[in-house]
Amino acid sequence: MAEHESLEFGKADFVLLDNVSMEEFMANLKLRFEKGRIYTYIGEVVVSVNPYRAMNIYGRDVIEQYKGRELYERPPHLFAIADAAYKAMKRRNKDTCIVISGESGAGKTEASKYIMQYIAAITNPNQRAEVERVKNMLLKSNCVLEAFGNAKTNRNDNSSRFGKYMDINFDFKGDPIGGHINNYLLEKVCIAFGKDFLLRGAPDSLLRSLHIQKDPKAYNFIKVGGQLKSCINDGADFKAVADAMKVIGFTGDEIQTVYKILATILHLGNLTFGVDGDVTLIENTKLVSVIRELLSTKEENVEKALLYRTVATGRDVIEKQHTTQEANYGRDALAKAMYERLFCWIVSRINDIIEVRNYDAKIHGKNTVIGVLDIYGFEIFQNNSFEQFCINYCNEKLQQLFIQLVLKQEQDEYQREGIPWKHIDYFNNQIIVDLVEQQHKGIFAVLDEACMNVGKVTDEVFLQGLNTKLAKHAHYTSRKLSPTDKSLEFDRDFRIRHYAGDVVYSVVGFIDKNKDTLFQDFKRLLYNSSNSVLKAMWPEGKLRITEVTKRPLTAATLFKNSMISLVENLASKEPYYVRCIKPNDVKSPLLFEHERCRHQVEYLGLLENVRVRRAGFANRQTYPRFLQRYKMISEFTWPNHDLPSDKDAVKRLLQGCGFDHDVAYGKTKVFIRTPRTLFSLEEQRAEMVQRIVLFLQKVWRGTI
Ligand code: AOV
Ligand code: MG
Repeated sequence: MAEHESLEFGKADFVLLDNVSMEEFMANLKLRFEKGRIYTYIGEVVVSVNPYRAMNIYGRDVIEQYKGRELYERPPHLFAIADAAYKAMKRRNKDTCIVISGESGAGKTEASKYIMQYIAAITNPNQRAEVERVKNMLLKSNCVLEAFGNAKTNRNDNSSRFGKYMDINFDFKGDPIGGHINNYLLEKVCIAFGKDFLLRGAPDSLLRSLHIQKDPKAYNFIKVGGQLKSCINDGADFKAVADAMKVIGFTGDEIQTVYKILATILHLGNLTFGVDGDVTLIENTKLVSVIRELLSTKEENVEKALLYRTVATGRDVIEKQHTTQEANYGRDALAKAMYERLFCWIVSRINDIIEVRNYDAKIHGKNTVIGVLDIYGFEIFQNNSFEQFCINYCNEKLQQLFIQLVLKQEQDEYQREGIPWKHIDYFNNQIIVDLVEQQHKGIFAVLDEACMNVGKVTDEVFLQGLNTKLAKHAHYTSRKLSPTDKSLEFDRDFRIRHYAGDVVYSVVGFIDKNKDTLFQDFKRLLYNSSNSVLKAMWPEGKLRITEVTKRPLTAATLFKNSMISLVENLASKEPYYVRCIKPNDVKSPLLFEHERCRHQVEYLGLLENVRVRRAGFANRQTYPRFLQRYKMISEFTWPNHDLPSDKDAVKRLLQGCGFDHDVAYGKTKVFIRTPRTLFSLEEQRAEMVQRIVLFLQKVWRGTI
């Protein structure tokens, strides 16, 4: 509790509110936002409101103020949470993680960057070269990933279209020695079709070699993406990204290949198909030569892959010509797949480079991590598809984790320990998580089942499946089930009542996106490139048509599995939370839209968080551990106690210090209500330790 902060800025910790009501919570949040205090605590959780303006609170001087301090000693800040996670990791040898959540545009990615900067700034006081190198790469990798994985949406000009979880590994000195990035489902459509940063910043000579014109209007994919006015990927960015790739350690060949792939995607978008009799053909054959050159393949192979697919029927292998519709589909699928593969390849290259090297860390054995999770936020667009469905499911999972760790476990522990406790109710979104991921009857299962159908595989079949299996589910509705419902406009719509609000999804494209198939012919084409970097991205192109038999896992199953293992991973670490709030929908630094914010406070469960926290205890320790740390401050326990149990000894100690009123005694642990008590105990301990040391020194010197 940062009590030293003036009340003119409101309460620095919501736990200190006079009454825990929505009105008071909102009044405090608003007051602080208006006074430029964008961070407020709920115990150890940081609530952040996006200021939508540059704040002068992230400089070196501010970093210094937070370094090594306790949470409640300074005004609330991301740096304090980063420091707490770092201290827990260093002092207690614990893996920790910082989970940043909130809806699209609430400030998660910015927060994750400040946290990384803080960690980089406070570590490596001895300026070890290898550590500096690793830190630099961790920071630079952000720039590259954002360039390729972010895009402008209606909700956020720099919206993360992929989820990112980054582990930073530390050695025994507490310095970063490596890292690892996990990336989650990239929304391909939005980006592959909207990347114009090549056009905007690349030098003319490079553009010429890629056969690219500067005019974005010349490219269908950019026009379709509607990103012509994109403000993030401008000229400066191109240079920054190019430099960052170099610094990280991408080779010249690799960087060139990246450009070639981006250029190929743009050219692919301009390819058109026509018919002559019953023959499908490419109308602008010149482009085929350009693509061939960029991909380092044979011209006739490019043409063939675009117009035919090889199919195995029994032992025979035949070549089947595409209709123009199929050719169009294949072309778009190729562009998207190339982009996604490029992105994953970039992540894996970064991982190769930042992986913990075989030195110090391994010699000394100790290697702990801090994980930082920055994922795409909950989003509702005009038209919501498979991607929004996955993104919103991901947010449900994270909310569930928060409930488990912050609201549920805490209360369960009080009950287990026999501490008098009045249960605090909260909305448990497990029911929605189940609706999506449950075996056999969850939405993903129904989708996979529809995709397996041998006969008719259409989005409508999928929707029928949902209606049959989920008709009675309180969080699912379709137009068929509720024909008069105005929000469900079309027969292809279904609606999920998410924890953060209702979202209407259109089933159009679900089947296709879930199967996520790319004709084998394209994979072989890319694998057979004489550009070794490109070839290495497409290892499965090695298989001959008769060897490809196994059905690959669907996009939904892959995503579900990756979410389940993400949550398991986070739950195995000590979590710290940043809960981001978006104050308005117009990116204004001045506007605090009351209803918008209230809604977020509600669905994030922040009020319940305050209630649990307030009625609860800031700290808990088992009796033996408590004694081990503080026994020197009481004559009854130093050097050893003769009371019947450790519990009695702790009671005696705390009574002696006058803290008895601020604690509760559980079956195996002592619970301390306010951080101030802990702080005083720490002070007294430090004082005693010093006295003991002085005493021992005198003994050694023989002066006693
Ligand atoms: P998000 O990560 O939560 O959305 P961002 O972190 O990209 O949101 O924030 C959106 C925009 O808000 C940024 O581009 C900044 O302009 C502004 N902003 C956020 N935090 C701050 C801050 N601390 N100081 C100044 N400006 C800020 V998404 O990625 O869409 O879910 O998928
Ligand atoms: Mg983001």
